[in-house]
Amino acid sequence: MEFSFNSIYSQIFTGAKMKVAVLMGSLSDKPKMQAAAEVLAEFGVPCELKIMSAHRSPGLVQEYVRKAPDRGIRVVICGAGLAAHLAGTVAAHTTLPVIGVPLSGSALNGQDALLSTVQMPKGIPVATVAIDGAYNAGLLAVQMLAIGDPALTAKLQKFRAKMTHDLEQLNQENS
Ligand code: RP5
Repeated sequence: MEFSFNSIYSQIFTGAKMKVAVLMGSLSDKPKMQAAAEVLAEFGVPCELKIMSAHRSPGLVQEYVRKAPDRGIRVVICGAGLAAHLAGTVAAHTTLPVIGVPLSGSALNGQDALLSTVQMPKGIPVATVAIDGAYNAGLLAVQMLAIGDPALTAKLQKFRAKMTHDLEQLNQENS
């Protein structure tokens, strides 16, 4: 599935407020960040993808994050590579939960982005997933939104049950 950057689910969820922001530092990050949008779509959670950089467009980041809660954003996912400061910068400007996705592609294969994202100073947390772990970032956002949302919780339980079922079936077919 191909996702564009303009409130991608507004056609599907007509009138729905955005719930999750999927931010990335560069257009070159898009192939790795699509998985977050895909899992959110799987669970019917509206999201929007935006490109903004902690270094190249710091003012835009600040403005976007300041307005996010009024637009319905409840969780922010940030993917960036190299000296990845996007998640930390976003977290500095909001009390919304921020999930950081360190991205590979650098000379250090994403180890640089991992440390930049995960090693936040006390007081400003970023929930960091694995290098290129955009899928899990999307899933974690769903789990956060499922708190107090029985319908979404039920979908997560079904998702977990299917994973178990698929593994059991795999074992049966290969025993
Ligand atoms: C980071 O620098 C971006 O998140 C990207 O992962 C990396 C390279 O960006 P480009 O030079 O491809 O725009 O800020």
